[in-house]
Amino acid sequence: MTDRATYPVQLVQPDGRRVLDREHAASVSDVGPEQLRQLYEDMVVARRIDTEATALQRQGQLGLWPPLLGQEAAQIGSAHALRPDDYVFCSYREAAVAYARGVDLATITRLWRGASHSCWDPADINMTNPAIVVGAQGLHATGYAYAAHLEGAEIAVLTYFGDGATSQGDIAEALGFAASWSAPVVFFCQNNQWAISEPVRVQSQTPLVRRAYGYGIPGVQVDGNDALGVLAVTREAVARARSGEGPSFVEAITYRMGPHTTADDPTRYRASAELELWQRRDPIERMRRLLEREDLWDNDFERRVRTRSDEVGAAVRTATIEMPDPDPMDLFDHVYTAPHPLVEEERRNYAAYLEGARS
Ligand SMILES: Cc1ncc(C[n+]2csc(CCOP(=O)(O)OP(=O)(O)O)c2C)c(N)n1
Ligand SMILES: [Mg+2]
Repeated sequence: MTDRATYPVQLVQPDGRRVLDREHAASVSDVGPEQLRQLYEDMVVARRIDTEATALQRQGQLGLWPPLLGQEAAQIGSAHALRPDDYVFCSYREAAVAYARGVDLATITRLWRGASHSCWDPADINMTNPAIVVGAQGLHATGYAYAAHLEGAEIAVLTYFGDGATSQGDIAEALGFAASWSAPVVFFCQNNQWAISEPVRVQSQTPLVRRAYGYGIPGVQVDGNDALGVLAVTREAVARARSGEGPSFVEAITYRMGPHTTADDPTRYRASAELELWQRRDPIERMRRLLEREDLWDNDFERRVRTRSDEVGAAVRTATIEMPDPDPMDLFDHVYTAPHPLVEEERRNYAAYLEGARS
């Protein structure tokens, strides 16, 4: 990888035409019609999960939801570069990645409904649960990757984080440690232009990828709304990790089309013209145009995608609504692996409170 900070890699333009880029196109030369269709299908299904979950929150079925609208190509393109034995350390916004890794759909909204401390079992899909502490997962990924490196496991570890997270000490420390110890970790930054109401221009005076160069970590900027381009550069970074060449950094330039979470109102701090600009770069539309141009679009395929997306949407909705309420006392379980005096005290106090409330 080279210093491409001023020229993000792009393999497909917004109008669906391919870009001539011999270096990176070579990394996806095996991606044929069925895989292109699969990328499209997964992005549509991811958007459906997101739309359902957002609606469920509006209907009072979820406490909160962090929409990924607009970031489907960054998430699905990168997830397609990974194998099941690789490991993902995510932030809170990567429901599309969880879907691509085969998550049990009944668990995807569990945390956000307040029905459990977490969503899925990480061991099922080699992917951690939503991390609310911004940037913390970068350190966890680096530690896991370093251990894998010591054990000689030929795997890649990929951590997702946002533009805002690059201002956190945790990400800075993770970059430093990963570089010094050659940890096989891919730092995948989804630069969606905003950290809640803070625009990226306030986070950094240089392109974010340049922060990696300061640590001696190679990095690349990619058009994050081009699933094929994202797949190519992530495959390159993952290959480096697997072959013991150490960490890499990918800055995927994308846009958060929705609110930060369902508790946020982005119209308070950003102009509608900006949203409209990015709507014209919609990642799903771009892939659809590519499929149409290359004669890979037909009614059967359209029906297949609609059926799958309806099934997944219904599964998420039904599982959420029918999710059993937890016993309030479960709140104190699994906080620490061993009993902890403070937790035990809180458990007793809460039990007494509930007893009082019932009588
Ligand atoms: C350590 C820490 N500081 C602050 C917050 C509050 N917070 C939650 S998300 C967020 C912005 C993160 O922005 P970015 O990293 O760009 O990710 P995005 O939400 O855009 O995906 C902040 C400040 C937090 N959760 N954790
Ligand atoms: Mg952001």
